[in-house]
Amino acid sequence: MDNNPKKLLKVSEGKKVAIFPHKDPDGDALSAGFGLQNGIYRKNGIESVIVHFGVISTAENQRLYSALSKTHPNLFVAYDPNTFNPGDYGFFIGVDTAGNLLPEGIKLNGAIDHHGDAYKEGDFKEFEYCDVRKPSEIKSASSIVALYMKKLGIELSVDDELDILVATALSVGIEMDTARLINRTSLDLEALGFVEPMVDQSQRKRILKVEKPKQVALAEAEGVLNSTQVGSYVISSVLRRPKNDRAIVYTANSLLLMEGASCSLGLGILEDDDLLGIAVRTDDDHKLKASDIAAWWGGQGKNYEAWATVDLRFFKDLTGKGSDKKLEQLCMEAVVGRVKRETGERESKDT
Ligand SMILES: [Mn+2]
Repeated sequence: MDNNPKKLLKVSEGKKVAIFPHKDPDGDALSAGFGLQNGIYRKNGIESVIVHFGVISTAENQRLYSALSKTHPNLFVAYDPNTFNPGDYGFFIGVDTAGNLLPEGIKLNGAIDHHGDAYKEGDFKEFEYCDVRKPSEIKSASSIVALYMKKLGIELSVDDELDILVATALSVGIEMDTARLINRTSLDLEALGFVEPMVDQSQRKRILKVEKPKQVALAEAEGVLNSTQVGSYVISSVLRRPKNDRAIVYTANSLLLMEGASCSLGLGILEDDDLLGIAVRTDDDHKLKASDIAAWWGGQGKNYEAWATVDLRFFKDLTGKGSDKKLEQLCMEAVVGRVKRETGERESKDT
């Protein structure tokens, strides 16, 4: 495995580079791509373009993207299979791509990633450069790029608008992928320490700003209060929630912080949909990936965060209309029962 930015420069030299963040890029993928482009390639006279594809979702990812692309739209290309010509580029590098989240037909020459578990043996056989770490070592691709800059002795200048944007983006990417540093390693901290002095703090705050309505905070607090623990699993429900208000997700995040928890499950009935939403979170100590747990209910996701939905029409027939409390109780029983069955653990009553 390569961890050698000098080698990366050598294999990219004299070529136009296409940088591919993963499909539907998140903040870490965009920031790592932007850092590689402007903190490393630009500083060494190598031309590169960030080729993004899919949807940029969530308000904070969109705020980040607009901060990065607003003043320099030419640094980005939205991938379109009809107009993208691979022949225009001499080197293709994936950042944060978790193995296969690329447009069809794109073959990479290099990869920088922290999703080591997502790859199969032989995936990198033909790579000219490959730095793919295990998530236990480092939690963000932005951290890897920041540490490359440190290793190369690259200095950022307060007089250079792009330099400040690089530092700001990398700090945002690191914060996002480490759940605001809750889930970080010493390398993530070292990376953050390197960029921190150059970060535009007010812009960083603007991008990461979380607006949590009082009703959502209340639901989350109640979810934590009413949680049930089964071994290292902490489970709770926030009753019925409007679509996309994120109370289920916030609750899962908070539950994971509880003593003895290495996996959390936040449940909630999605308004208008007759669906149960299940947010799964795990930390490094957990034996299973969050995506494996979500798969119990047909869901999917990443190592540390995943999501599943369950059709509630069957339960609805049992409880009749307008009795959410009873429905919630059945959902909790079903999920807690499944966890017990899968783990052979018993519920502890004192939570
Ligand atoms: Mn990432």
